[in-house]
Amino acid sequence: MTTTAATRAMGGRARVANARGARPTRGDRAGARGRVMGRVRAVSATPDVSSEQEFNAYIKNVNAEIERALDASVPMHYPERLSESMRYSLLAGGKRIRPALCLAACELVGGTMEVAMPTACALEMIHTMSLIHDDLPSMDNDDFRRGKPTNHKVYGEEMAILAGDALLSHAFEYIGRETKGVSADKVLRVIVDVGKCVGSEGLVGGQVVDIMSEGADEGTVTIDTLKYIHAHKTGALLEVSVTAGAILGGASEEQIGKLERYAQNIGLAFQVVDDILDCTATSEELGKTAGKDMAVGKSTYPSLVGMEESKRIAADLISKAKQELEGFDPVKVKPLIGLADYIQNRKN
Ligand code: GRG
Repeated sequence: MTTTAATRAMGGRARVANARGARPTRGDRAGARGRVMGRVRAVSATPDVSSEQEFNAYIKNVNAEIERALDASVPMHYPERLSESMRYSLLAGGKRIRPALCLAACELVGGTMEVAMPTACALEMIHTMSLIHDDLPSMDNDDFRRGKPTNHKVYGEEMAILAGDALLSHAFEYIGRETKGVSADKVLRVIVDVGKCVGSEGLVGGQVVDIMSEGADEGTVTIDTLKYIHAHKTGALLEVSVTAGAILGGASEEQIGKLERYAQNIGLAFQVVDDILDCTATSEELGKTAGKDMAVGKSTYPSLVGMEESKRIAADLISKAKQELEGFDPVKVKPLIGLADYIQNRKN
């Protein structure tokens, strides 16, 4: 999808770029609706629907592009069993929130989806590998993920560990090799930022504190510990999804700062909602085992502050996130507003 296709789906001006990114010809404009043009799928404008419907149309189209790009990002090769295992989890569905945030942030500041797509795919590879490893018997020991048997249940533990490792390294290779049309220093900055958000100061650090807190004596896991876990284990990758997209799109430092704060708020809200859903949704709705937090004695927002307060906190965080978007282009900012609302109201 091109930049214009996305903004059109959100009710922006109906302008169509051709597949080379040049000014649209009359033929392009006439034939663009719902047709695949080479690698670019065009969508028709939906200016006459309510904003929630507009967002749904937008996200449906963006997700279709993400699925297509993900499918191409991990081709089958020898040893096929490893490729199969990587693709099994990567293409198992999922909400694709991280890539969607990355693409929306890039477009918001004037970049194109094409520029951010390799990074968007890489972020989903990293997210997927973290899920594969999280589900392992030595970690959360889960049988279901994204509505399917977990990777190690299908391919065995050794292959699941290695598929995760391969997805992780492929992610960095993919950003470096496939990002086109943007300066090398921006690509390098993105690679460094993603590395930091994934390692001991990010996702892995958060997971470690989470494991150390499990089954801890009552009162020892405070709300600050929980904030640390959430900000690192979940928030860091969501944050870099937004900031990486913004960097690739050519954002100013001030814009990156605002988007970073937007992302920190939605990141924490995402996990507060996750804690809530673990208590309120069914395993079928979640596509993974529900009620797991309570079963293993995990401290969560509902267990520490109660359900109603947790909902209030999530709403407050989403509202703060949206405040950071003030001053951006009112049309191009709609996807990030919609994604914030989606994170608050999601059912899985
Ligand atoms: C990253 C090197 C490296 C190792 C992994 C196991 C581990 C270390 C970290 C665990 C990270 C983890 C599982 C965090 C939870 C994040 C979270 C809320 C996942 C659910 O995300 P959704 O709802 O899932 O976006 P879908 O399936 O929709 O993509």
